[in-house]
Amino acid sequence: MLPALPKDQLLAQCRKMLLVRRFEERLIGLHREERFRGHYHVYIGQEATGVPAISLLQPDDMLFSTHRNHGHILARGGDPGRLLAEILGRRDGYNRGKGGSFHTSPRELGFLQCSGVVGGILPLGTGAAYAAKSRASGQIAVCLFGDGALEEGAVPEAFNLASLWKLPVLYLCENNGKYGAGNATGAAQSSTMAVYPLTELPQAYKIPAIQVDGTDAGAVHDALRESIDAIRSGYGPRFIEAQTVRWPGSETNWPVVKAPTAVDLAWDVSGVPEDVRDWYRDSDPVLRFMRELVESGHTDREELTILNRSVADQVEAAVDFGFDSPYPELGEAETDVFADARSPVR
Ligand SMILES: Cc1ncc(C[n+]2csc(CCOP(=O)(O)OP(=O)(O)O)c2C)c(N)n1
Ligand SMILES: [Mg+2]
Repeated sequence: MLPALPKDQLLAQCRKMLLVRRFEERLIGLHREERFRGHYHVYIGQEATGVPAISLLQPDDMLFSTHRNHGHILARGGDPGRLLAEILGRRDGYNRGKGGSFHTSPRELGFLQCSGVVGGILPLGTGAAYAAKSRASGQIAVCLFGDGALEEGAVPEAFNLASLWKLPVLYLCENNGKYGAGNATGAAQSSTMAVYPLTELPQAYKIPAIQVDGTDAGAVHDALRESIDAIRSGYGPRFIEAQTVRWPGSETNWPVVKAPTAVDLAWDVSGVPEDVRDWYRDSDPVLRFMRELVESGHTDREELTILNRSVADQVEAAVDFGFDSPYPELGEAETDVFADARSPVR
């Protein structure tokens, strides 16, 4: 179902989902062409979680994300050119090229930390919520993380303090499903957790926790709105598990685009390789969103095709911007490495 929003806001969400999708597909292509080196992860398949969720936040809320942060940054209104420049290690990147893909942390968008250290952002986000509560600032902290984060020891500690102190923090767990050998329980999660369903872990700490279909933008929107309202009203932390089906292109360590996203795919997947066709037909959140927009009469395929083309142009401009940006000067290796306790937080 679609979020109950006016057409212009729905189309804006569609544009953002397409931007995430096209940015990531282009990034995979650039890596395959060996135009940049280094590891990276993509957000493909989780767009209908991040885009509606982040659209409900206030400008001064504080966000924390993981190794899969590109989609969150673009959903928050991030500039794809600056994001790409950061991934390429260039000077115009959000962190002057020092963060790279895993650690791009655009402070101006409210991202205090994106980190490849699995689970590491939960204590940080909980601490930020403690600061917000102490200052009565009205901000909330939002931790966006994968199911694997729950394996980390610091996470139950964070839950305990957040619950005891009724901290304004939202834990949004993006469970992108099982894969590989690391799935000891046989449950629908990639993490090796003795706990199943995952919501039982926060619930043990008296944190209200629910599951939602992460490919259903309307369900995500409703769950988030209710949780965010409760957090802002002072009821303490909430936990949401958004369930998606892992994009087949992400099954290995190096992503592969099996079928480039196109508007027509929303209605006809016959051109998709047979072994991955099910995912595009049943589990692709962007194709689902486009189908729902048309079926509900908010738009038609032609308008979506124009939108998709415009997003493709935006991504090409971002690619040019990223590669045109220079590498930082050698001397910059020593700047912005340690925080200066005397200077205000930037
Ligand atoms: C503390 C720590 N342990 C292990 C790793 C290696 N590692 C990188 S991604 C990953 C899986 C994380 O799973 P999940 O949190 O569910 O995220 P997903 O990649 O499925 O989105 C692991 C174990 C790491 N980066 N940090
Ligand atoms: Mg996962």
